[in-house]
Amino acid sequence: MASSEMTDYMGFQQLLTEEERMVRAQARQFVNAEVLPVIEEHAQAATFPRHLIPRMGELGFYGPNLPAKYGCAGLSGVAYGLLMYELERGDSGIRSFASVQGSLVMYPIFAYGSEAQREHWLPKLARGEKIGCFGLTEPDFGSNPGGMRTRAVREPGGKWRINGAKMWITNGSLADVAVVWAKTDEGIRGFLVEKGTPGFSAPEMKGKWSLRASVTSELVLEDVIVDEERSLLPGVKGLKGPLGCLTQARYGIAWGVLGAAEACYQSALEYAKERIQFDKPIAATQLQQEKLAWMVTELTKGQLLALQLGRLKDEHKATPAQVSMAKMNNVNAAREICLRARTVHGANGILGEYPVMRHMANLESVYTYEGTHDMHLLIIGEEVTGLSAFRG
Ligand code: TGC
Ligand code: FAD
Repeated sequence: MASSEMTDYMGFQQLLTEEERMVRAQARQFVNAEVLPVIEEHAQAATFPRHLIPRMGELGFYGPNLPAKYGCAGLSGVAYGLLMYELERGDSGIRSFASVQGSLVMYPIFAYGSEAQREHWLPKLARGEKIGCFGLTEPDFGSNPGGMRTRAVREPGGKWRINGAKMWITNGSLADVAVVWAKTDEGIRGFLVEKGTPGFSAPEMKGKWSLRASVTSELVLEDVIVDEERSLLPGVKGLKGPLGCLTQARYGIAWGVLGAAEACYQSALEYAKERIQFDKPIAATQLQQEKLAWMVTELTKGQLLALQLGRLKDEHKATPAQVSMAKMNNVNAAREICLRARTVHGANGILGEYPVMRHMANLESVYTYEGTHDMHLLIIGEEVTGLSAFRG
């Protein structure tokens, strides 16, 4: 049963502005009316609900924290986070679609693109008329993207030639434009590679048990020739380019996963109150209460952590390691909440009639992408000790 009420144990909503509350309420209404009725069917069929793409554009869900000048809503970072929370309450695949479009495609075009690239792409991406993807990970370079093998070399006449392969790319096969990161003689650079460019293809990866309602693809680049002015992102060189985008997306994930956690907690609470065993509701047993109390506590801590991070972000004070802490903590908490919620549902917990197994499986991807749980611990570890435990 979709709840119209957010789980709010500590007066979290009192800490929001009127605008932030409105954004959250609108997104919640959208998820209840348009995502929840179709998501289970799409997850079972391993398809993305494509009809929602323009609808989410209409509602301003792509890049909502970018300026109005480019067709975006110019909202606060906190409002953006709340939007991710509500979308992921529907499904991590829906939030992933919006995160990639906003934080990993629109953001780099906004932050590193030329004015012509911004004007060409941002309004269309904001409306959902065009779809984007972000290609950083390669078959042999996941946690260590700095080792990438994809290579771009200058060609005469203001052109570049790109060769390489990317893997695990969300929205890859749907995308009209791929932000592709490649090594060049001048360091890592970002390129906008358009669908249909000769030598470029994006076959879909099949067989996932997680994020089934999301398209994941390879990107294959074989002697792809692109025009410098149209394709090269002029504003950044080096790994800090893609990592800067990841900081934006990880921030959204730190909020988003709480939506999945809330869906599982609410379902478990309702189920435990209704399910009678040994002549009493299972909610009246100490063991199930321990689970529910733990879940609501972790959810509440996650909300407060995300909100403080959002306030710092809106003051331009949030550091990448603080974003890592919130991504790591909140994904881990959400994953544990969904796992416990599944057990509260007994056998019913493995059925699609309840959202718990779908969210639980989705969070295995979220735990791994945008920096694994381990990598975020190591990033925080490096910051607090001054010593790197992951570099060779
Ligand atoms: P390192 O030497 O530490 O840094 C290189 C340069 O980057 C800067 N930097 C950052 N800038 C902005 N934000 C961050 N988070 C940054 N982290 C580092 C750094 O200051 C430096 O700048 P400069 O000016 O000195 O050159 O680089 P490293 O190679 O040692 O790597 C560090 C490490 C391990 C933290 C990084 O490689 C990492 O985060 N690895 C994890 C990889 C990852 O997260 N991949 C995600 C792929 S995209 C994805 O998963 C999308 S899922 C989409 C969905 O469906 O939602
Ligand atoms: P590896 O880096 O091989 O790690 C394997 C294990 O080793 C992990 O447990 C890791 O924590 C651990 N490990 C690695 N290095 C160390 C170390 N130094 N010390 C200790 N432990 C270590 N990428 C994109 O570019 N764009 C996308 O849109 C995108 N979407 C994705 C969608 C899905 C559904 C998934 C699953 C992934 C997606 N990814 C995407 C890729 C994702 O970012 C990578 O999978 C992730 O960064 C981890 O890389 P890897 O899978 O190669 O694991």
